Amino acid sequence: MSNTALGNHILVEFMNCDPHVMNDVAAIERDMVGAARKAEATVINSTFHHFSPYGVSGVVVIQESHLAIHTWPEYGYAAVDVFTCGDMNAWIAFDHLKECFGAKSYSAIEMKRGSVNLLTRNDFDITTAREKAAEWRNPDFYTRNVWFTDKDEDQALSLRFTGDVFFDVQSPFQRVRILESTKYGKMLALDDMVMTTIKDEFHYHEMIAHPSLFTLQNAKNVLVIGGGDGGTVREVLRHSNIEKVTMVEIDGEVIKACKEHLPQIAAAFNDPRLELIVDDGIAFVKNAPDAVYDLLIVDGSDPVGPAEGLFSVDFYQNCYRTLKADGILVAQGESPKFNEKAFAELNQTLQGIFGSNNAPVGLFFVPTYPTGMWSFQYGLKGAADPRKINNTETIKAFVAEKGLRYYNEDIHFSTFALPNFVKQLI
Ligand code: SPD
Repeated sequence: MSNTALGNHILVEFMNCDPHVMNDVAAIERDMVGAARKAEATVINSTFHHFSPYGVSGVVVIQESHLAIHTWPEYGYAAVDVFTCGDMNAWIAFDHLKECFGAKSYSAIEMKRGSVNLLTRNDFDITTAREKAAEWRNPDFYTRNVWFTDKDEDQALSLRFTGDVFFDVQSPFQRVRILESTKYGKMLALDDMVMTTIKDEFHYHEMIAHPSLFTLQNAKNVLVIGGGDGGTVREVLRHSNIEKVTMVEIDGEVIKACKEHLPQIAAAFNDPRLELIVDDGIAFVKNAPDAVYDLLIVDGSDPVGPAEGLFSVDFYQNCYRTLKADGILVAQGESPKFNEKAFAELNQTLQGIFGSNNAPVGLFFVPTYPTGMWSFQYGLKGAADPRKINNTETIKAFVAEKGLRYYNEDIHFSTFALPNFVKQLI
């Protein structure tokens, strides 16, 4: 660098970048710190902030000065500046970021900062400066303010998270991430949707399994489609009458992520009664024999991406066929508040196949899903009906023995009590 200036500053416009990257605070922090390291800078600290509804700002402080960024995802744009002193080559950082952000166009200007010809060096006394610094205390405590938002065009649920990302893989089907939320602990996100969190997963997993298993009372053969985090099979396998569970999950990366980072949920993958198949669940059901399963559980994600086919008529006709005469289907039924259309259409499909009185809906609450109100939808092939059970003493004993935290004999019935607006939807 020229010895006539104190620093070198490059101001960069990155344009036509990937908008998802421009809104991903953790990825941007990783890339900015990575750019500094690649340019052989010494990283001192970094702080990054995600704005609502979108946009990221952040700074990486380096021994040689700083790198800073402000993004506008809606324009695929990032304003970056890299300020360096000494021998550091800022253009190495520039090349790295261009690559990471997928910038299709860019421009940059370079300026020398602090022309020594215009400055006068004073006799700055370092000893007095240190004494003064010791007297000063930062009155504020700054924390990261990073939010994960699960949303459609009009509504959203946001969870604050620490910014730590434990797993981030783009599988052939979806982006699989394990993040750390501050309130609910580690969570699994598929694309930009919350699937489950350590602290509220039991709401969903207890309710997907136990109402139907206590209705059937002696189920032996269960098929689970999806459910890659393992929570559903963990609950099913709590029942000692179960002889075999076949679980078919399309995305091996989900299983891998959860085994590594959510072991409390992925707790039953080693149970000898479980056969785990990584394959397309829709094709599996299509090719399954007639009348073999007591219970078929569809633990899919929302009807976008790989789970779209889990909401089709064709799929549920095959589910019906492969259930035994008294068999029960339980499907992740979406929210009557967040996604009324998918909720109502699924119920129409199930009523069409199982009969209008044989497609009850069970509501339950998941704090980390948008609106909090969620459903499981049932298809009753024969007479076994979860609204008409009389084995509540058995449920009570099981709940106490297993330490269940959501499901109990009262919830068993109350889940089927629907508000009027929900009745009107179905
Ligand atoms: N919007 C969330 C829909 C729920 C999808 N399934 C969650 C998987 C938990 N095993």
